[in-house]
Formats: sequence, structure tokens, C-alpha cells
Amino acid sequence: IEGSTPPHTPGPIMADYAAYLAKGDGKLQGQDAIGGFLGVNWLDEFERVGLSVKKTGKTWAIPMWHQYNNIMGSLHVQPGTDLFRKLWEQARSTNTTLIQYVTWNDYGEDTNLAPGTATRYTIYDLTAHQIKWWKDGKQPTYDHDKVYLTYRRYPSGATIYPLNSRRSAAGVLEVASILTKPGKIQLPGRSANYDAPAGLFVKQFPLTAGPVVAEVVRDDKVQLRVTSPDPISVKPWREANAMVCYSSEYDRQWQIDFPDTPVQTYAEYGDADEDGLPNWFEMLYFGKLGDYSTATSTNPNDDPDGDGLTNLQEYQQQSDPRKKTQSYQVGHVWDLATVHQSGATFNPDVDTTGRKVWHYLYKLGDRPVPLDGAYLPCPISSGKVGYAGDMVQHTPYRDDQFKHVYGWVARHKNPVDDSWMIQLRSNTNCSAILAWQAPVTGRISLHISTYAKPDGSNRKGTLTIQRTGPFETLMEKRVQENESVDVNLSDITVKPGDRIYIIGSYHPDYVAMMLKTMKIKLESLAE
Ligand SMILES: [Ca+2]
Ligand SMILES: [Ca+2]
Ligand SMILES: [Ca+2]
Repeated sequence: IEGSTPPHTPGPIMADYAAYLAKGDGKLQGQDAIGGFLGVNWLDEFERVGLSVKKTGKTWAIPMWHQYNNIMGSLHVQPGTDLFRKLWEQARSTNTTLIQYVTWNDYGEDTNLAPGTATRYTIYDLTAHQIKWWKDGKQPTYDHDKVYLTYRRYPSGATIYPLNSRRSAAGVLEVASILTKPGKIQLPGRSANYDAPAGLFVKQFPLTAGPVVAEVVRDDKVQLRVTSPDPISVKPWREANAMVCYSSEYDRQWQIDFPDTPVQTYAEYGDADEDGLPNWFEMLYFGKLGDYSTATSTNPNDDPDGDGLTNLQEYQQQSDPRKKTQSYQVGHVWDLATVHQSGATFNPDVDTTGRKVWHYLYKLGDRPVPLDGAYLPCPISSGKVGYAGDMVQHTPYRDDQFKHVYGWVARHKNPVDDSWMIQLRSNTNCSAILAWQAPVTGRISLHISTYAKPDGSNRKGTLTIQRTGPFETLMEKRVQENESVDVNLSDITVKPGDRIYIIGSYHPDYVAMMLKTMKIKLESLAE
């Protein structure tokens, strides 16, 4: 420890170092209180750190937070209120002297404790409950039942339109009840029905689309019903990894804050006029986003851009109701090299008509990785990778079984002529997969040429082309080092949703397969 710099790895060192600081040795002379910042990488160590600091007789100030969602930076969210409850448990188990709430009150990062349009009064209320519990050593009781709903706005696989997304956290629908006495809780439409004891009780359910409603039932009577103004959507319009909440305490808290103002809720995914178009859609396209008075500003049966699709159809198929939705002409070419032009990449990426056709996937398994069609979307998409120059990538990064998995699908510039190329970088346990998803019914051809790096460095492996609908392997070829290979496939009939997989595999050689050209051409359209 002596003379060392602060450790960056979790474990006993962290706890020892905290004790070292607390004792007042070294450069930091006699600190009275020791705390922490977010500590996302050593969350499980806080208990150890706290106890270690307390042992020296100093003040422990546990960092408290419920989520951190930096849209341009890191994403630290956990299912429901797991993170928040875990930290409060540690606050009690370490008998922390201070609670240090880590919040910028910066709504862009979702750390705010103050009520907002997303968490509403839920984190605020649950914090009051936890404060009393921590101070008194026992949970506070109330004269009425309380139910808090915490969830993400959409399932992680949902396609986001019109804005795009780089990340998707896993989510749940959490029901936290604080009942005066035991009762039953049911979630209408979600086949969830369970007994809840008195006091704080938390249960989590899969995040599936639909209204978010919970009821407290005793003696076969619904005694309390809470209906969130935000249903869980399957058609999100922008990335939202932070929590949205609603509770049976909302009206009560609102009236304390705004006694003379009717209760209001701002809900982007609600449908104020019940016409099938969510509030965000009406505000964004036909009113003003954020101005709730414009959330009922359009008719679902109108077709203002005259493309034959009503506003409701445009919403359902995720297209722009103010812009003629383009149709494809025979001869259209989907060329992946033209996708990345603006320094960002998304999963999926769009084609020139705005439809999401390019998907970045992976498959993990013991070598040889089985190419069985069960492929998953890469959960992590980068911006520019600094050391690699103009390169963007999609990767699984790691998983629980294989740990460090460094496969990726990337696009970067050909140093020779600055054109964009595709790299399928597989690893022993990971195949990197590019998928094109058909937006039309018709016949296509596929052209690929691989790139052999002039210096002859490792660019070899197995290139596999597969399709779905029905699933079959169309081609498999070993690509030798320093060899340029052309692949031409024609007469592939597709219907919307069918996918073509272009796969780079490790076996039997090292591979960082480079595709110099990757084009799909629409040869004919079905009637
Ligand atoms: Ca509406
Ligand atoms: Ca239209
Ligand atoms: Ca349109």
C-alpha cells in the first residue's frame, strides 16, 4: 500500500486502501469521512470498504444512486430498483454514518432524485422509506397500501424508429409493494398473481408489451389499482435505457407540491385521445415534442404525405408520416460500404430509404462454433475506435461462459483508397455475423469480394453464407491468406423479414476476414 497509487481493481486492496486513507496516513492527512463515487466496478466491495473505514473510527459515507445513463458515455442500470435496494442494504449492513446521494440533478443522465416525468415520485418516495429504515433500524409503516411500478419503456429487442440506438439494457417490469398487511397482488393481462407480505416486497416480471397495471386484492376485492400512464411499447422512438416509474402515491405527492393544479402526467407512450397513435407520435410529427397540448393533434386516418399509408399505418410499420415512404425499384443496390458515412453506427443500420436492413450479430459456442441460425444481436456498438482510426464496430464483448469474447463486425476504411470495408472478426468461441434483412418480396443477387491485405497479414478463415425462410447454407468457402475471393450468388428469392447471413468463422484458422465489396441487388420484384 505504502507509496502506491489508488488501486483500480476491486477486492481487498480497495478495502485496505480505504482504511489507509481513513487512518490519515500518507498524503491525505486525516480525512474525517471516507466515501466513494459511483463505484460501478466494485459495487460488491462497498460493504467491505465501509466496514474497513468504520473500524478505524472514521465516518463512512456510502455513495447512493439508482441509475446512471449517460447517453454519450457509460450506461449503468440494473433491473428494476435492484441497484438502489442493494446499496440501501449495504448502508444498513455497514451502519454507514452518511448517505451521499450521487446525483447531478442533470436530467440527461437520469441520476436525478427529484421527481421528473420518468421516475415521477417513485425513487423519491422509496428513498424516504429507506431513509427511515436506515435511521430507525426497522421499516416504517403506513396507514395505507402503496404500490410502485418500475420498468423500461420497451423490450430490448424492439426496433427503434425514427431515432436509432446504440445500446439496449435488459429490462424487467418490477412491482414493489409496501402493504399495511398481507394481500394478493395481480397484474391484469400479465398472468401474474402472488401473495405479498406486509412491508416492502419486490417482484419482477418479463418486460412484455402492453398496459402496466397492478392491483392489490383482499377478500376477492380490488382494494387498490394503479395504472401507469406509460404502457410498455414495442415501437419505441428513441433509446431509453433508464427506468420509467409510476405509483399509487403519485396523486398524493402531486397535491402536496401543486395543491391548486389538477394532476398531470406526461407520458410519451400513453395515448391521450385513444386513437391508436401514441402521444410521442402526434407531438413529434404534427405538434411540438414536449408540448402535451399537441399530443392529440392528428387523425390516424389522414394521409398528409399522400403515399397511400394512413398515419396509423405509418406508425405501425415505423415509417415517417410526413414524408412519402419510398418504394424500391428493380436494380436497387444495398451496398454496405455506403452505410457508415457519419461517424456513427447503429444496430440495425438503415438503408437509403430509411429501412433497417443491416443487422450485426454473433454466435458463441465451443469451437467449431455451430452455425445453426440461432444468432443474437451484438449488444455493444462503438463509435470510432480510437486506435484503429476510422473504424466502427459491433461486438458481444464478453459473456458469462466464455468471458472475454473479442469478436466483432466492423467497418473501416481501406487505407489504399479510403473506401469502407467490412471486417468479420471471429474468435475461438465467437463467429461474427452480418445480416441483411429483406424489406421486399422479390429476387436478389449477392456479390462479395474479399480483401487480401498487401502485406499478407492474417486475413483468412471460413466464409459462410446462409439464408432464412427457409434456413439453409448457400455457400461455404475457406479463404486463404493473401487471397482475394469473389462470391456471386443469384436467384435468391426473399420476402420481408428473410435474412441473408454473411459469417466469418475462426475454424480452422485465425480469421479477420475483410470484405472489400458487399452488395445485394434487387433483380426483380414480386407482383
Ligand atoms: Ca393518440
Ligand atoms: Ca402517409
Ligand atoms: Ca410516409
